[in-house]
Amino acid sequence: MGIEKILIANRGEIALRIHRAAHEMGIKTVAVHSTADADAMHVRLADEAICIGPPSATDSYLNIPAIISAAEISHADAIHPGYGFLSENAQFAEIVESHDITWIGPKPEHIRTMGDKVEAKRSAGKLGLPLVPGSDGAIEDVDEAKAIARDIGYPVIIKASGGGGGRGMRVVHTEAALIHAVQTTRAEAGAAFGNSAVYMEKFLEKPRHIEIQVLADTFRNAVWLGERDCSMQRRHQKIIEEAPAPGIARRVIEKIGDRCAAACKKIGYRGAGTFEFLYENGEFFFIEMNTRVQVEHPVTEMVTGIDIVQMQIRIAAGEKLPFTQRSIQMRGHAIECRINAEDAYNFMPSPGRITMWHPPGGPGVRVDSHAYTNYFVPPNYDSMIGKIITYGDTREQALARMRIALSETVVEGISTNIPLHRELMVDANFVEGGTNIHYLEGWLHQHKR
Ligand code: MV4
Repeated sequence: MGIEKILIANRGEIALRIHRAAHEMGIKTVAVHSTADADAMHVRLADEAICIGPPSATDSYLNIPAIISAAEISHADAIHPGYGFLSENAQFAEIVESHDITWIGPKPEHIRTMGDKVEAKRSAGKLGLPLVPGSDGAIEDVDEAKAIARDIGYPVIIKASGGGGGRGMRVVHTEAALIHAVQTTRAEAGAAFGNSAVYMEKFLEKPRHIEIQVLADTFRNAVWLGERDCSMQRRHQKIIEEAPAPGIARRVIEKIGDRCAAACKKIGYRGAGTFEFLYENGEFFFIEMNTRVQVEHPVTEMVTGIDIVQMQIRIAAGEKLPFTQRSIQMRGHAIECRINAEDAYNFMPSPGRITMWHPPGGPGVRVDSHAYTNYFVPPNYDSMIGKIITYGDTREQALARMRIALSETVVEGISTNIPLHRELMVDANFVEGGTNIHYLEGWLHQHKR
């Protein structure tokens, strides 16, 4: 009984993160990798490693039969999917469970519901979460769309039910543009997601992206672990995250957090999850739920002292949550900078060999990275090569530690976005805190880059 060996169905820094959690718990790990990742750190550290295919993710990290075979060959008793790749694929979760392998993740039915954004919103509304005003479910015809838009007022945003994370959406400012927007979003959604359903929301002009981390066990216990502010993004790629969110009253956060935990209890949610909200003028509006561990989970770990990945494993193993909401204390402040192998200002990918890697250190500095000197960053996957997370008693201390950490970091041989991070860490508006989701694109424009 219990989990003794985990197959990690992922690569990069999150594969290392899962490996560390597992080893600390005395659990063995199996790495899977593409031929492009033969020399990767996750392969070196794992107890066993199995090549599952060629560089293309479709043929390796997304290759379900190859991953299931690897689990069977290695006698892994559980699979952790990390983020991205197969992590929110409900069918994969079902296949894993049908092979009597423990799925370290939410129930397939919840992954499926939350993957359909219309269903997710309907479900969130029924569970008492505040929604952005808009269509009640999918838009059926253009007359309905016009009527709803007149009712809520322009601008509106048309979103694909099969989208999410910024894929398949269109902002509409006038009724004249509405019909075309609905039709093209629908056509694109059908082609991209195999689901042409679209829905409408009031377009919030200057929101912040605030998300709530939750954990739930299989005994209907659920807690929320505070919030993260992920507003610093470009083209839906977050680059800086922090916890707590600057300048939002605790009682406002507590109200929404308690509702998220209550929602998890009501549906019998299992594992880790994130409720995404837009926050504007003191109000929260649910937009999506992510049913996976997220890139930015470390900032929550730093301010709560809770190891989210270990909790995922313990929940999957059938353990009860070892804490109650009352015993969870938020302390201090954490900031994460995502380090990408890309040009700092034109954002072109910069794969290639890292000829020198020197990570920062010292009190309150955490580096989650798979990089090393002489590591070749393959061009086949996303460009994130690691994350620097700093912690301090105050936001000012976390920021000061981040400035120092960024100044200590050496990455040679490829371009990275570290110069951008260095500038943002001294930007007056970021330092003040509370910038909205459009801030970075405006900043880049102003700085003519
Ligand atoms: C919105 C919004 C404003 N109003 N919904 C983007 C990611 C996905 N999770 C939802 N997103 C948004 N939904 C309403 N009702 C703004 C965003 C949004 C965004 C929109 C346009 C251009 C850039 C954006 C960046 C982040 C979020």
